[in-house]
Amino acid sequence: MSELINTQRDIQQERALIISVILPKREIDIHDPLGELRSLARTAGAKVVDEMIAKRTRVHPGLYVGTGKAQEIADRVVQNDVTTVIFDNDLSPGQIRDLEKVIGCKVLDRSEVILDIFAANARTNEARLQVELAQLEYTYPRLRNMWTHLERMAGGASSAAAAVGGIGTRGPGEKQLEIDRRLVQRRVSQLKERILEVDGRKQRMVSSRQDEFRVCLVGYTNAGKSTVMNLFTDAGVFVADKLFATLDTRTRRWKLGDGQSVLLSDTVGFISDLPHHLVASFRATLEEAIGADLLLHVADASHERVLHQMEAVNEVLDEMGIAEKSRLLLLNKIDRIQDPSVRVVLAGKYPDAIFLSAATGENADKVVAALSQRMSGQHVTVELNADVTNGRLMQFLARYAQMSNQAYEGRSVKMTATLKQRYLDELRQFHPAVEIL
Ligand SMILES: Nc1nc2c(ncn2[C@@H]2O[C@H](COP(=O)(O)OP(=O)(O)OP(=O)(O)O)[C@@H](O)[C@H]2O)c(=O)[nH]1
Ligand SMILES: [Mg+2]
Repeated sequence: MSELINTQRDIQQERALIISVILPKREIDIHDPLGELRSLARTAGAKVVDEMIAKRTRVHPGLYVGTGKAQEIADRVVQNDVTTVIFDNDLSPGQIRDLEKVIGCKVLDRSEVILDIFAANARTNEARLQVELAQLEYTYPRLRNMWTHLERMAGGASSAAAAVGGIGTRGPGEKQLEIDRRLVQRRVSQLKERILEVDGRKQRMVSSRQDEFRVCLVGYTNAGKSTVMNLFTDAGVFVADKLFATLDTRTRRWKLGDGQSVLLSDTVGFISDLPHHLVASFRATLEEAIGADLLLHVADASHERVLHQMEAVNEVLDEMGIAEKSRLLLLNKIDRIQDPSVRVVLAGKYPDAIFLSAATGENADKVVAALSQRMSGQHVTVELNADVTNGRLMQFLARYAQMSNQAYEGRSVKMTATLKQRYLDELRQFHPAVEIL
């Protein structure tokens, strides 16, 4: 069993102040610079009670924001009874420690909130192992800092002490923090070994499906990937208006009609500025994307930041070395687009994309048609006459082809079979008389 601890978040809902420090060259959402952090904080279980935006020309090495601003945050924390301050930026453990001293309550950065959500949402053993590893590697040094000085501060019943145990401390938690560093290191190597094992098993599973056409859903978190999965298969996966509702890969058969079918996989969503080591630790859950024949990129076309989100997805795919893979873009949630010009602009920019509503099913048929077309480019349908006693040929066809017609005549059988283009040469090697339809 993994050591994640999920505290009952609604018992003690934290009161958060969220803040974004805008530096020159940092790309932000001009309409709502705190929009994504607000969603992340809420998904993690916090109540956002105050928001701040600070502009700086450079980072203050000690406090990130500078002394005056840190004091202003401290005042607002008292005014609004805030228990946690969440920064949209990545802070160093030293900066967090110094900020907490000035502000007087728990300080978290964006990556820690993401990790916390991952910890709460991890359902399968594999996801839990990966989250625990990421937490130990990333959060542990920070938590240890926070812990020691919060302990010092907790002499009275300060709000900071009350906040201990909430967001950012879920996961290994107090228990883990008290134990010897060597034990943590041992746990890290144990986890890595177990992840390698699971990884190996997964890779074997993926490669055993080599003869199937595999389609993998990718996209920004909350774009609607799981809803698309449910629309086309009977997967019944969890769908929620939350970031990172899905943390595990699921694979189901998708029947396209005409006897054609593919395997469809749902994956964890992407987010911009995802901590790099987190991408690495979730690589295994993205194994399906690496092995897929086609990526279905689901984007939320009703989101103001859709272009930025699509760019973030491209960056992660690039990082994973699969940016060149065959792709179909689904511009989802069209039922929510109010301004018709949005559709016009997107259609102009992405002429090959399909506008879809996974919620209402509008244009689902277009997705199926586009997919069939893509598949036919990679598949070939052949007709052949064979001897039924030709065991080697029969075995090969059973493994790599989908049979649509079989007519027996004595010992001979006339068959129509569809198989991947790349298996055709092999088939011809032991049965030259193959006619392509
Ligand atoms: N209006 C509308 N809502 C949609 C559509 N597709 C999905 N949603 C909603 O968008 C939210 C997110 O959907 P999910 O399918 O969970 O999204 P996801 O991409 O799997 O998200 P994560 O797993 O969290 O990364 C849910 O509230 C869905 O009901 C759509 O076509 N129209
Ligand atoms: Mg999902």
